[in-house]
Amino acid sequence: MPPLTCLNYINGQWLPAKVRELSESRNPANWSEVVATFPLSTSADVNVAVEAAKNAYPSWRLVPAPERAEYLQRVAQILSQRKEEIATLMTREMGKPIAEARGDVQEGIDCAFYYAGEGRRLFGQTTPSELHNKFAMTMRMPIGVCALITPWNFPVAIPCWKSLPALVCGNTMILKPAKDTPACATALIEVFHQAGFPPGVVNLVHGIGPEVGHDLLEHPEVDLVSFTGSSLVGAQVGEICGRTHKRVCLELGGKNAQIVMEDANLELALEGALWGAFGTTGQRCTATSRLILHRDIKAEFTEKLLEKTAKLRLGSGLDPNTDIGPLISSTQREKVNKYMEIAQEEGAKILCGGNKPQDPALKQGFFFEPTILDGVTSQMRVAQEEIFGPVVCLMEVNSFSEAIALLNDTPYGLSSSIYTQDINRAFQAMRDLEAGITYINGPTIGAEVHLPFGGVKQTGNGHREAGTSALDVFSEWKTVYVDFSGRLQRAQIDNRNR
Ligand code: UN1
Repeated sequence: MPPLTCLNYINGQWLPAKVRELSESRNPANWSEVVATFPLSTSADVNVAVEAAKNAYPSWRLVPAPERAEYLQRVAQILSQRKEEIATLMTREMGKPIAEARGDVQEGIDCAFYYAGEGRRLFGQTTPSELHNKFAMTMRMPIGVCALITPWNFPVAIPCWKSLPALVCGNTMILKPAKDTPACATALIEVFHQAGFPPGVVNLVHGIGPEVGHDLLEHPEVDLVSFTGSSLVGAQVGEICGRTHKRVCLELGGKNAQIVMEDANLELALEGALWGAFGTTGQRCTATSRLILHRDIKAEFTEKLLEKTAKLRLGSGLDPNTDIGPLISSTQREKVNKYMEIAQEEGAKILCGGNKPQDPALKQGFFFEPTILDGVTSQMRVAQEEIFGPVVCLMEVNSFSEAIALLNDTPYGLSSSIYTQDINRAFQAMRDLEAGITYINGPTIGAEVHLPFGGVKQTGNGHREAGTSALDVFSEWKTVYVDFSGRLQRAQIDNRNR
């Protein structure tokens, strides 16, 4: 298949970048196939996109929200029609197995239907005033121009999580997608184009983070930044947004753990661990990267986990029999490989995997064997740092309270899970696990779009995406007092006879 040509989308038009330097995305399963070329945009392109978004904002904010929602309805419908095509493109561009790619697009569709529904809600509050013949209420107001900076691991779902609530709230937007998945972002913006948004409401600028992303952060006309990526980059994004007075929503790293207690349904816990650790090749911020196992079941659990892991099939995601696709890039594979050295230096033991696969058919792609590390303690870097690959650390505990403390012992707090049949432990875990998301008898991955998504500690800055929480990111409260008494009424005066 010839490479696709990705263009920027600015003010309703598909445009090349002003300086015509190109880069390309390649299929990580074989590296020889160029999937798409895309422009390496510069500040000149960013300026035009921001200008377009700024100019479109005054009229878009006044479009009634139920009417704005109709555009989202159309996004949902068109994305549904194009689901298979976009899923196939996603598998070619970022490697995830086709069933997961369909799931990624479906998450975008679900998101579009959900926020289309919000167009007829966007509820505020009414509340009594402390004064006579006075009324008080709150209304959600849009914020302005939103820069949405998104990663490659959910190349349709995450841009949808950000753009759809932003748009239904009445903001205009510029998407800066990851450089590894420009074709997926272009396909999504094509869908928005087909949905007929007025020019300038939706914009897309391709390029790399240190240039396009950075220019958006520094641009005085950008009002809000929503960023998903590493905690390291997130800290820099937060710093710049602090200095330039932008609202900022940060969704950052995770070091998620699944606890398996001695009373757990082991078969269920095993299935959950396999899916949580190795689904999407471990490249989810919600991935299970630590398994906290009660000592009574650890030996049996480990043996069965090894058996099941050995059966996982690596390969091209286009093959429906593939369980594990490649990592996104050679850089990512080098990073994962480096952690193998670190793990061994620190005294952990590689029970399986730890290498590139031997199979010559997989030589060209960025595959990495599913890896289980044993004897991991909380002091080790592999127990503390986000690896973003198919690597899971086994950690042993003697008690429930030790399991909770160990799960909490990282700088991150996105997702968490406990397998237990004991209802008291389940409720205690819900309360005490330091994470934005806790699963009881389910794996750490698989959050749904109508519920808040995000984490505590270094996973973010307190915001949540998805659900109604995203409306709190993309709108601000206006408090309105209506005095119909016909006279000056003074609050904050200690006079009950006013
Ligand atoms: C991510 O990896 O950044 O909860 C998002 C999940 C998916 C989203 C993951 N719905 O695993």
